[in-house]
Amino acid sequence: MSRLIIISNRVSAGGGAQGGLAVALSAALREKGGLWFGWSGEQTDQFNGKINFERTDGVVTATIDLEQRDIDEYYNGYANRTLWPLFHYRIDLAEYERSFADGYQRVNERFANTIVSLIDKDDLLWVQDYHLFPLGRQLRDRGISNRIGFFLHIPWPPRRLLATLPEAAELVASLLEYDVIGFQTQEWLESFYDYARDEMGGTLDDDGVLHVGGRKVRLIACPIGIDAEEFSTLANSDTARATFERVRASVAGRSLIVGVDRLDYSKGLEERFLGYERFLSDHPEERKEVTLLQIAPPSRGSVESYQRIRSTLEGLAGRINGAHAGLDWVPIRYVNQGYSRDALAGVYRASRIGLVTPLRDGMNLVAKEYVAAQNPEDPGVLILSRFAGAAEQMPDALLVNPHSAEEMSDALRQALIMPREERIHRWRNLMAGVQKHDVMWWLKCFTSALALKSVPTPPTTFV
Ligand code: GDG
Repeated sequence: MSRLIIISNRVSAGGGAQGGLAVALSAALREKGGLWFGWSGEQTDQFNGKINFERTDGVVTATIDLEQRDIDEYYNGYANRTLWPLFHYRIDLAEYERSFADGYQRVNERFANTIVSLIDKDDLLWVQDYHLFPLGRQLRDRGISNRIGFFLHIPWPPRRLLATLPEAAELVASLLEYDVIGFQTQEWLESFYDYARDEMGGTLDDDGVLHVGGRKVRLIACPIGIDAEEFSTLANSDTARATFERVRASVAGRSLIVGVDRLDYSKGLEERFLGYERFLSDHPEERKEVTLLQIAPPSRGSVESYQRIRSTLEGLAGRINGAHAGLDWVPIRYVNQGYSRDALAGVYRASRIGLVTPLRDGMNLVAKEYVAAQNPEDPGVLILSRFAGAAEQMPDALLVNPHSAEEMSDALRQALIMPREERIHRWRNLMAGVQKHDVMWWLKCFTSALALKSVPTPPTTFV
């Protein structure tokens, strides 16, 4: 059996605390052998290619340290200030700097130079996410002819947006060196194909293989899932129960609406607060009957656009609370810290509404976790943005346009008055999808294509 080598920006073997993705990748590595390679998260004065090997819960990880300049240009720069905003349709926030592009290539070369010595002839290589687009080409340049796959966790932008990136053509050309490219949804796959067809003359055959410039690349849509069973179990754990009781007691009979997101402008938090404010003014009778709990642990704090969204949200939450709060009620509880996964499961279960309204999201796992944590006898309602990848698979959620405060207000009202039978009916359909297309399904979907085996059928709701 071939070994599997996973390459990602950071490694998180073992998994427990990090969630489904790390658990699933660790399980695959335990089964197939191989290793997980990435940046250690540590800084060194002078890059020297030294590999730190570790074994965690039966999984071998191999990491390298990077220089401060690498971290600034590759990670904070090209990954987080150029590609992330562009791929989430925010060219207004995207920064195009040659030093970022150069640093990105340099770090990908550092990765390639280091990994080459670890690869055996039959290994399958699986590269994760937008930090490492050029890695496949750089490995080919170093004589690696193994099967190499790439999975993109975030959206693929429309052709005309991508064209604003000075290195767009080069970036896409380098992706064609992979044997398989996986996307979260059919929509992102089609966006990629649009570019390959219109800018490069590519064609797609009936097996989903892209033919362009003498290269053949299999394109697949494999939506990532969660470990549904693990999450339902978490929701029944002691910590989850205690959190459930504590949260419920604190809202004193009111309906709780929950949002859980990394503090990121793609998650639509500002629009969410405005939609909720609109709901409070559209439905004065509901004031004091609901509370929005928004958990938003800060991320990427050294990037300016993240500092700005943080202060915008602080101002907005303060303004809404100032305008509407009373002696014994505040409309928004805005919490800038993270909680353990079992506590989070308890919070989801205590919430009548899961409000998941990103402006763009590759998939969005919070939507699936919220569903998996519900009480089957009395489940809550998921309100989900049409622009999250997850919406393709979750038609039984209340789907909304997060740019419309009115639509969000209407959906909140509809969710609050929804009869129990309808909640149960919608939840059962959602839960069946979350269980069927779980993270192990995703793993199989991608690794089968990589190993040239038949690929499991994608979700039936795919268009
Ligand atoms: C990228 C793509 C895609 C959040 N707060 C806490 C906490 N979390 C956990 C959630 C969830 C995860 O973080 C967030 O996952 P998402 O999928 O919602 O979003 P991104 O971080 O942007 O992930 C996304 C994903 O990759 C996978 O492919 O779905 O579209 O953007 O698991 O529960 N976990 C804990 N405490 C918190 O306070 N423990």
